[in-house]
Amino acid sequence: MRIDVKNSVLAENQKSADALREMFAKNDILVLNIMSSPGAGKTSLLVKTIQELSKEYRIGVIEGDLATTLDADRIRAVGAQTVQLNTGGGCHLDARMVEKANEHLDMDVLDILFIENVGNLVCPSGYDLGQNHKIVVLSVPEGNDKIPKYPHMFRRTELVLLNKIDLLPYLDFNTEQAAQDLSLLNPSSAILPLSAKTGEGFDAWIRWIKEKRDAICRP
Ligand SMILES: Nc1nc2c(ncn2[C@@H]2O[C@H](COP(=O)(O)OP(=O)(O)OP(=O)(O)O)[C@@H](O)[C@H]2O)c(=O)[nH]1
Ligand SMILES: [Mg+2]
Repeated sequence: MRIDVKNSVLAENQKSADALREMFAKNDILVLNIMSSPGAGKTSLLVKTIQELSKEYRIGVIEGDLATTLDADRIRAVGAQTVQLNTGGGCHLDARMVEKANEHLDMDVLDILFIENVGNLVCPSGYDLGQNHKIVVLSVPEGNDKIPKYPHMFRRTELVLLNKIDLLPYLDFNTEQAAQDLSLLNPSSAILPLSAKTGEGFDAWIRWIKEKRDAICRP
């Protein structure tokens, strides 16, 4: 007898993710699942994004990491509701973990929920967390070949944030090639260059979030 463990795990996850999506929709919360390799700049981007948005929106963050509360501490310091999930050895978040984290967030007072997934370009791609949109952060020092080398991740995203563009003059990242590779793999995904360090490109990113939030709140 052969038991297909992967499919049954994913089916269970999907049930929880569907329930989460329904609950988020009822509460008019925009949910963004942010994925990347370790160190691409997810937390740095979130810190700056929260600073830009927090006058207008009530923001919550679920932080996923193998260990420590370091990222949640950084987010809390800029005033957002935060829950740190430690997966132990787990290389991705799943919908059940998000359900657990939600018990510690006040959904009645949230407009936007960011979920920072565990840093890697493989495991997180297959797990629906009930989000409205999946976003991948790719950073300049990683090199543009990551798009064709990790196709599952980039095929499923709706937006690629190309972070650390302040480093472009010092590294040989080929932006045109990255855009071409992404359009071949996933023609509906956009690529948005920015820098969490200098703030360059943030206007377009903030506009993107506001448009998505308006879209879910339309009567
Ligand atoms: N030069 C430059 N450095 C950046 C930028 N964004 C982040 N960094 C640096 O990159 C390093 C990693 O940033 P984090 O925000 O911790 O990255 P992360 O993706 O959250 O990392 P994990 O949670 O460990 O996966 C830190 O030293 C940041 O200061 C940027 O736009 N430009
Ligand atoms: Mg982080």
